[in-house]
Amino acid sequence: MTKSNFILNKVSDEQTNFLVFFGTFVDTPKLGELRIRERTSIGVLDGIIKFVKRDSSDPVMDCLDYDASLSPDDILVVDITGEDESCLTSFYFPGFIDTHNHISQYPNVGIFGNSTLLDWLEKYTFPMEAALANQDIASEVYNKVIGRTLSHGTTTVAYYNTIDAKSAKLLAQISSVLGQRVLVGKVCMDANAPEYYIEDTKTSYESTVKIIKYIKETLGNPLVNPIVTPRFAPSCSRELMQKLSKLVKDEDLHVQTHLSENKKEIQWVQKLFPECTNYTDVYDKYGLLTEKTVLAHCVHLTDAEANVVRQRRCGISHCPISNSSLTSGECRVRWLLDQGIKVGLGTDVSAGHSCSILATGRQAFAVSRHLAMKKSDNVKLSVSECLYLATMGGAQVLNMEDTLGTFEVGKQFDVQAIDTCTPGSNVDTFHWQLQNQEQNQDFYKNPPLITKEDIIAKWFFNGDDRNTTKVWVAGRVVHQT
Ligand code: XAN
Repeated sequence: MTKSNFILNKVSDEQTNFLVFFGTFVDTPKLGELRIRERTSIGVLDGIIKFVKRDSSDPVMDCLDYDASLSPDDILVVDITGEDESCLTSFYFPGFIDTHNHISQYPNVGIFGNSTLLDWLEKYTFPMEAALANQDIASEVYNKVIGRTLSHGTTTVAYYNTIDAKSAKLLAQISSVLGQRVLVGKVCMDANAPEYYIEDTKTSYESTVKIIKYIKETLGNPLVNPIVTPRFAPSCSRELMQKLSKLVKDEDLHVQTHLSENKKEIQWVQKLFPECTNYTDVYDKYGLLTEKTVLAHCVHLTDAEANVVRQRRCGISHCPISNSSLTSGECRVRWLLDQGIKVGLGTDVSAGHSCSILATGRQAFAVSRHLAMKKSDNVKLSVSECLYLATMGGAQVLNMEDTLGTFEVGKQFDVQAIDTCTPGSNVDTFHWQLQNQEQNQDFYKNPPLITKEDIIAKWFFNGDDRNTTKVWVAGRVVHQT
């Protein structure tokens, strides 16, 4: 291949330039399918993928083939292959999607002792969220978390904020500046909460309306959108849920809440809502289950509840680090997927102690193995299935599968560049594992060779933010090392 026309690694924020990304593209278009396209060029204009050319020999020519009216000067090529002639050790991967993150709890990551959900909320969580009414503290935390999640390759996040509308506005502004694709949720809670951290129904509803209006009409950044956030059934009155439901329907909004995380929580919901047949029925009766609803946890769903979740086309955010840390239980992901229910991954910061979706995927893998030890091998999730949950699964949960999650023409270019050999990397591959067969036979008497899938697995199990060298959201660089 001639690279004479390439402007190597030159990236511009100017949206008028046609960007052509060259290298190996890895994604998971279907559950269980790992698609690896080497020597491929992908053309991006205004943040949207315009063409995908496999077996490319000249990315500039690919772009001119796509649009003959362009001049080579209009085209910027980004090539991540570097010295890697094998095209194995660096690749593009779709940006991760975190479907459940309590950004305002971040200062508490790692601090949960032996607590379980309900005492954890009282002891650690409500005091921390309340403290973020201080805008200086909130600003520091939001900047830190957005920077941290971007550095781990997370391009889209559904955030829970606090009950304070001012700090939700601040989150929308900061994420807009830092360039992450976000859903901003002002937490609603008008019942069963400490008196220092509760709102009345009117304030909860009106401040939700206000923040939605601000995000949609004043901020006007397509990457930043509101999400209606009734915290969970115990902290919401019937009246509040009904009002929020009307708002959701009138304005076609996303919703996020928690469902069936912990056994004591479930018993409490049954006591609080005797008119409902089960926990899921509370949200169904009060009109909060739509195809744009994200339900976090769903660890203890019954068959009847799963059926309602499926019928309403809600998505489930699987939060395995949180579920293990708070000893909530083991979500039966295979059981949900087999019923055609949409499942993505959530870090659930700070009940989850990591901002990394890669780490969350590893825990999903481990939890499925624990379930397999009690049930059967077919509940095990594979590496490619966990990566699917981290990308396409998340896109489905957020009802954004037409625009996010894979490399397809028409989708947004939300991408992370992975280098498994970056200095200081925790992913060790030996050069003789990468030799081609002929060289290998000559020089090393056949030490086992490594496949492309093996490299992805090594990254999945040992990778971290050191391997995420560059991140783009809608074609714009938002992080680089
Ligand atoms: N239920 C919850 N579960 C959780 O993991 N984190 C929370 O903040 C929360 N609130 C209700």
